[in-house]
Amino acid sequence: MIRESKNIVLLGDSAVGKTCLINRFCADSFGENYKPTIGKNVTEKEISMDVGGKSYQMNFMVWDIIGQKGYRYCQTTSFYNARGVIMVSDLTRKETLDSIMNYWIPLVLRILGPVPMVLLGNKSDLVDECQYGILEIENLANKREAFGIGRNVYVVSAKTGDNVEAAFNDLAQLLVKNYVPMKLDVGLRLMEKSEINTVKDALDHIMADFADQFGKMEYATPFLQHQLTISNVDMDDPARGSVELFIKNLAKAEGLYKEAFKSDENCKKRQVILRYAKD
Ligand code: G3D
Ligand code: MG
Repeated sequence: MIRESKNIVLLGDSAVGKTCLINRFCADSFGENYKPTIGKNVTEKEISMDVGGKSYQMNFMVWDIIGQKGYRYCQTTSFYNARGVIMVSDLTRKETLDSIMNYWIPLVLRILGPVPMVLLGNKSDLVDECQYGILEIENLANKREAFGIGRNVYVVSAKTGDNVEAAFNDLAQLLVKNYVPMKLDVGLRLMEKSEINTVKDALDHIMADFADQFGKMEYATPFLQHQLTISNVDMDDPARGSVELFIKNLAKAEGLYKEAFKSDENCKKRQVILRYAKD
């Protein structure tokens, strides 16, 4: 028996079903109390399998991250330990497949390089609403020669559980068969002025900066979530005033565990970041 432990991450646009797929795979349930994830959560699951006549016990650490596009820095801090990726699109929204190609794959390539990858079209139970099928996902998977090891595709349903286990097991097999060297030059590079165009960009940088100082994103998440809520920040379309309030609330909260001068300094720095936003 060979034991291995691997981090994997599910990526894809907001509401494609990442959290539901994790719940289905790890807990075999489909929850009604859906909460969008800000930051990330980790769930563990053990899988037993045979590969090449050897039996493996794989401990999967499944990471769930922020879904909104445009929070590139927060996403980056969330998945640079991942060894494999499950790319999720929503069969009822074609644009979620397009953004795998245009957004998620380039991001993964930049941060992780060509890691083992499985591509999913989720919500296959909504038969009448599907805008594309397995062929379109296959076309996408075959398009970029350079990306991802494996690139098998599945049409799945987190609701019925159809094909979910098969897809995760496929990634587990890929991870056992392929040794992927860790990309070492990944660090959080904050504060390229030119990269901050919108209030959303600024918010992204501010949250990533906070998480970076806090230690790890998984510990920072509940903290950030609370501060976003009490500051009335709409993640999809953050208003400047709400982000100003968020910066102040964050500094107040930080003041509880950081020296006062450090939280003042952070507050000023984040106000400067927000001022770079042009909208
Ligand atoms: P995310 O984590 O990618 O943001 P979620 O997405 O897992 O939170 O799911 C978003 C919505 O899609 C939820 O609906 C959820 O119930 C629904 N969903 C997820 N997977 C499936 C599926 O396989 N079939 C169907 N029919 N729906 C699914 P609500 O309405 O709660 O927003
Ligand atoms: Mg989610």
